[in-house]
Amino acid sequence: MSKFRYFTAGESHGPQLSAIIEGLPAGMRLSVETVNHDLALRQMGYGRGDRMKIEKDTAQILSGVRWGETIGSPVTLVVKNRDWENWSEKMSTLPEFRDDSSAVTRPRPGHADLSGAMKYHHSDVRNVLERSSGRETAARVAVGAVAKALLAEFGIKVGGYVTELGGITATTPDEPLEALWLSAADSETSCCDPIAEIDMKRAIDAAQSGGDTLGGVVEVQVIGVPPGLGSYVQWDRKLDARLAMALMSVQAIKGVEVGIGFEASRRPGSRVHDEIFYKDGYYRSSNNAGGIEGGMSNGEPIVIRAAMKPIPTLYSPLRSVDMVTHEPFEATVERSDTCAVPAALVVAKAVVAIEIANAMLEKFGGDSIVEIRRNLKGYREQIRNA
Ligand code: EPS
Repeated sequence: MSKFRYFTAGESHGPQLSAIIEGLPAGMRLSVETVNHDLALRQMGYGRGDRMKIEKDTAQILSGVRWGETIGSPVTLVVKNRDWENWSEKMSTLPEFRDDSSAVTRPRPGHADLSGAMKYHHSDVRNVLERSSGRETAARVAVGAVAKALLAEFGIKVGGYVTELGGITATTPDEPLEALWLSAADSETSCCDPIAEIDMKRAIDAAQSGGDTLGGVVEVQVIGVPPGLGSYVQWDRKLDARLAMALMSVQAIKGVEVGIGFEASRRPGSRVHDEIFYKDGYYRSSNNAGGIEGGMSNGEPIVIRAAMKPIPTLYSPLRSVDMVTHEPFEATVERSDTCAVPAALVVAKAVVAIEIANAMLEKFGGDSIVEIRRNLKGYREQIRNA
């Protein structure tokens, strides 16, 4: 069972998103500003649509924290939906507001609409799209901010950047990761290559005027991770497998690579595996494995990429079939984003942080930060002499 457990709840146009996190140690510093910082980042980025002009995501911490520190009990986070005031009847919990004439019966290709309606026997696709919406990722970013605060207690940092957008590939400068994170933070496409960024923004503009949408690839790195998180002994304890699942669970993510990923399949072994050296501890001169070997962290930075498909809500029509008449139609215009790849980076960092926090708690246990710190220190001394 996971140590860092959480659930999210809430519809895109309901009153709020909620998350409950269980398993946090006591004595961890946590402020709402930390959470709000990440929530604001998720709303930015070139290519976002009009909904982001309505929302200004901020969290409330409603349990599990006292005087700025966790107390070991479940943490409840809430993010209100400002748009709720425009939807309070359509999304009411009360039966008297039922209005079947407003039912959405035209499923969008690429969205959860059709399969979800069939699965849950819904005649109104709104019952599906409200929860499958990318809006849910705001709750996960809030949870991820808490996971990052836990990791920060142990000097573990999570960052990343966009490596590809709409088929335009960025060239990553040869600089330390933290410097790259800073330059990505300055970019509207979260990319470290200002030349590629110009093309990316042009591509987003062109997609927007053509009623189209764009996807891309985000890369997340984690530094300061001790070796030995995850395990080779059982399939569901492998760190890379868990990270892949976490990333694949994010709306619109279609592929995940660890380290050089698919490229490793094209090279001979001599150009893939990272040779081992020793000087005051083990180290590698390359990191093709992305910091994970045998399902365990090896002490090098964890590097993982996720591919996002273009958002399926298009202004230009894609063919679909009405679920009442079974007649073909061309999708009606819906409000949407042209590109949410920079937002997906923020979400990817959040879900990666959650998995690393979970693996840290599994390995170093502890009901308090003090206890975990002591366990980690003892382990670091133990492996120094290995
Ligand atoms: C989304 C459609 C748009 C996005 C939304 C995800 O919302 P709306 O239907 O209200 O215009 O803005 O993303 C968010 C609200 C968010 O916070 O990321 C969808 O269909 O998935």
